[in-house]
Amino acid sequence: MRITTDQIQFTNKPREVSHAREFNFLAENLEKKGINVEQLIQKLQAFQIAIPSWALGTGGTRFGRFSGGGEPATLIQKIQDIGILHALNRSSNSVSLHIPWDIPQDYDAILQAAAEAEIGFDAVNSNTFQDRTDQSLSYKFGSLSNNDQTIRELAIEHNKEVIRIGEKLGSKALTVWLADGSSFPGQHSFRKALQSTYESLQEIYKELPSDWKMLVEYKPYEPYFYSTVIQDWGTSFLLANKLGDKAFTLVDLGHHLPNTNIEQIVATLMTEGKLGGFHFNDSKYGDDDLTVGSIKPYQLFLIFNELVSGFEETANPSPAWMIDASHNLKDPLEDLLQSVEAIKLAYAQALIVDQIALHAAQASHDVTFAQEILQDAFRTDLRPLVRESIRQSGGAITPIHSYRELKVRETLIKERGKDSKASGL
Ligand code: RM4
Ligand code: MN
Ligand code: MN
Repeated sequence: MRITTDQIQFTNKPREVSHAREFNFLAENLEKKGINVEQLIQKLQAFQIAIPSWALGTGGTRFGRFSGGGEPATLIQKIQDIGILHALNRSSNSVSLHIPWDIPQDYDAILQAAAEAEIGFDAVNSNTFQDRTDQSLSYKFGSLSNNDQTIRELAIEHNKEVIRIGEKLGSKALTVWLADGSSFPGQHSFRKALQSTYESLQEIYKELPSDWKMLVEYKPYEPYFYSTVIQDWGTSFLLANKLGDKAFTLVDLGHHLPNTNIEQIVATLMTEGKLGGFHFNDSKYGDDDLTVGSIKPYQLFLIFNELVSGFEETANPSPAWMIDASHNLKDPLEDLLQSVEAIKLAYAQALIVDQIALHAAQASHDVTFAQEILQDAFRTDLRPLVRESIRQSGGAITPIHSYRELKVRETLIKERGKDSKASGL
């Protein structure tokens, strides 16, 4: 299924008048504050968030999985699903592949499907947290950190293969999320595991094309429950620094212990020019994979506030943006539309923070006003602005309503059946 411009216009029609009224009112208020609305819209339009190939099917937990039907059974269908999202919100123009869940078979066909959907290829993700069916040696006790050199070599070779796949598609980054860790005290030599990981990453790093980045993700726990080799931003940063200029830290919002000050981590990494990528999701407890902005929208805004001021004031290169979630209750496409909207809203709110006034408040230790300035931006309803930026890009004024009115899921179920299954989580 593909969504046409006519269909988008058709669903926009009944909303145009009230949208224009809301947007004009907001734009007038923002301009009064000295904010250039045209520029805001351009920034919002340019902000594109990659969709991972594993987020398009129904997610599950180890207790069960309840498919909603019409899942994309092939990589091409996954790309087509992202094309649907992109047609609706004009904000997700790339896919992030996970290997081996989505090994391309016919490159020409995949590139063609991507071109038709106006989709490019973002970072490629390796996976050494699962054994492949044909794999003789196991990652059960670790991959890049394993004591056994032959297992480390297997994992290194896999990462190199992922780079080669990405090269054929036009990707420019490899994301390494290393699950390796231990579940019981005494199981690991922490020092040895870290050193082996560094050496393995060095081998992979050598293979990176000159215009590529390596994004090193961190996570405190799960699938192992006592220690994780790359447990936090500090460990990732240390490795990225030692590896070289092409290596960066990747922040996944779900990979922090409760109450961690993620915005401060963002600021620190940007100061050092080492924030390379971002995985968006939300969580209440851990790596819960919930819809972005569904639990802690203020935190998301504070993170974007650091990102926006970091773009202005640091030399940190533009990070790779991706949603990293799996959805076990909602329609994955609806969930992704909501996530993208939440990200764009937080970004827009951060863009209207009066940075000059905030600096002045900070300089004069005016704690009250510093809070006032941030919350003034956060509490401004910028939905009409985000909608207008999407509308001007040719998308739907309210993507989720258009999605339902166009009966996308029903059509996908008709096309693919109730039981089609997506590879992935
Ligand atoms: C991990 C991590 C990785 C993602 C997998 C599916 O928790 O966030 O980025 O590749 O999940
Ligand atoms: Mn992630
Ligand atoms: Mn995760």
